[in-house]
Amino acid sequence: MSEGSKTGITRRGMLGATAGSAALAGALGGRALVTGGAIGAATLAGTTAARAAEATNVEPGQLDEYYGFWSSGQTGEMRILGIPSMRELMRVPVFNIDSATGWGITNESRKILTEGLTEKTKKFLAANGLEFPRNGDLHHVHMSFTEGRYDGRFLFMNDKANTRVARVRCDVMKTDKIIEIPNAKGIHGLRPQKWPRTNYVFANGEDEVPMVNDGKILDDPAQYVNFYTAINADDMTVAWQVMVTGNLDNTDADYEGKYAFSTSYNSEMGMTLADMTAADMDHVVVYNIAEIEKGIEAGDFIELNGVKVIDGRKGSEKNYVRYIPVPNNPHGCNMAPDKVHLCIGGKLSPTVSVIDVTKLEDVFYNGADPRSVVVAEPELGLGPLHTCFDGQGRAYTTLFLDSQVVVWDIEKAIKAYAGEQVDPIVTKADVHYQPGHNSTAEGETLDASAKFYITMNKFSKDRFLNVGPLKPENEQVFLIDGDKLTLVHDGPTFAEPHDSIIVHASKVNPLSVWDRQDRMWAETRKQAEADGVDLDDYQDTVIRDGNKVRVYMSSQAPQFAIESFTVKEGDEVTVCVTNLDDIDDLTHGFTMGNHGVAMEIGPQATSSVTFIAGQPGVYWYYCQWFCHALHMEMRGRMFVEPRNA
Ligand code: K7E
Ligand code: CUA
Ligand code: CA
Repeated sequence: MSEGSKTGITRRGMLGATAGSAALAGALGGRALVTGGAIGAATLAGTTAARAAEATNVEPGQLDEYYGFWSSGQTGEMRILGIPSMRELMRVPVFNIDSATGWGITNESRKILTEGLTEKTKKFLAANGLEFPRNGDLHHVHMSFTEGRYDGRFLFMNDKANTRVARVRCDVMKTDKIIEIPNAKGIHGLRPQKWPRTNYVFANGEDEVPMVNDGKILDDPAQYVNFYTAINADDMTVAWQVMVTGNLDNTDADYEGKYAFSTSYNSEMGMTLADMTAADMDHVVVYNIAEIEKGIEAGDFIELNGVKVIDGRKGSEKNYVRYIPVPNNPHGCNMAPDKVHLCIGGKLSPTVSVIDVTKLEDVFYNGADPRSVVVAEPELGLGPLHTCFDGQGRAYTTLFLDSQVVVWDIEKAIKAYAGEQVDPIVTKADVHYQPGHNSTAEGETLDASAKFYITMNKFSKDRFLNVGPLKPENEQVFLIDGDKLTLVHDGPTFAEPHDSIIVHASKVNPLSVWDRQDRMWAETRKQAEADGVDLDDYQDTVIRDGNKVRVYMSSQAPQFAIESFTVKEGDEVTVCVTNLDDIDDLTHGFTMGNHGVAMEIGPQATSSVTFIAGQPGVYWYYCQWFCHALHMEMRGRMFVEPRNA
């Protein structure tokens, strides 16, 4: 038996009796030591580990209580996990190209990836031989809200690399809209409006750009601005933008539908690291949503690349925005479920600034000092980044430099700020290593709970078998048990889990079989109709249209309805496959050999792919999703005739 084998007992774990017992308790499924009558410290440690294991254990075949929706950073996809088991359930391609599902390859996904790009971008991508960007940098996934709670309709997410925002439908867990945000550069922070529902999705442009960014102004930072964007969540169009001073990092919204907030680590408008960290204070920008809407209504905007832009820069902010000074280079921006307190991670400062949003009214309308809304600024440790909540008045802040999480009491922090002798810190726990975001179950909603604490760590270092110079990240699950955090799970993960949300399973109800009329393939359906093909009363047929050939075929395990078809070299071939099986989990695929195309076709789905037929010869196509005992036999041939034969 090798070290660190299946039982989970490692040599390191066996070095001390206490640690050994704890490891053993975990290995035995958690219950042995509770009834086993062991004595002393070992029993206590064993009991804790046993209880922790029980609280987070999901037996094989059992379902998790929560969904976890995960970002993947530079991988560009969204991931779905089961919580608390941390089992990865699905990967949903969004900004990336995906070999398994054909995302970025099928006509349906190419349409979604291209239709929301600006004309300018389409042009310069074309000059690079591209139809859409090949990469994405997806940091923040958030679900739509109704009255402060997740409503299971949509998930929204950003692409920092190419300034895009995407939406995933929760009924089928597929991306259905991707838009490029004009004017702004580098969409980073993203949050849906919480109240009364997600009418807007708010998105921060992280990078400052010249106004106007058309090459006439380059290195003149005085003329750089930044853009905050409100997107209409229902139709994924840009509603308005606010031009602000200072860059924008993270964002959140309140529980009253009045305000949204952004952190700015570069109020200096510096272009170099030295410049960006020069000031003592940066700021939080507060957006007054009703005032901005009124301003737009009254015509107090400029139109920039088709977007209505309100001027909220320092000196011309009117009642649209306010700038709240906070210590230099803040990062996280998290609204507590008490509906009152907004927590700003200090990053360079060891503090979290707590803003009382009920005091903002006075800053907007009665000339109150912007700093008067800061009601606490507890010193928590080094490198505070993000904060999440448990719905019981406690906040959990990641300390990047200390490699810890600090649990603290918001009310006590307020009392301490007012001069009382109280320590707001409840406890600290080590994490491995350097945490960024963190999550509690539904912690960014009114249903925040104190069950699990998940920390998304940027480094795993020695926690897993060495896989070469590129190491996985590490996500850890802690059990929240009163004042204590107990580590119960290490989970390696590929690049890069910036952020996650934990949603109770009762709020997410995806389909198992597609609706034949789904809008995902509406265009394909139109083309079929034009070709006289009724996709509901399936006709397997090959349509010739000059140099274009359209092959309509159904599939039913273990067969494609068309076992061969003939085209000419250089023809533009479109293969449209409808999966007639209507059984759970019976997905077919279509891969055309040596043509670089593949797609997934779920039960009752239609999907199509277009390619240019290659050199004359015989090409096999096959189903690449295992579907039947005769799955290997699920194949057919494309005959390519010489062009001039
Ligand atoms: Cu990684 Cu949310 Cu992009 Cu903080 S952000 S760590
Ligand atoms: Cu159909 Cu494999
Ligand atoms: Ca700064």
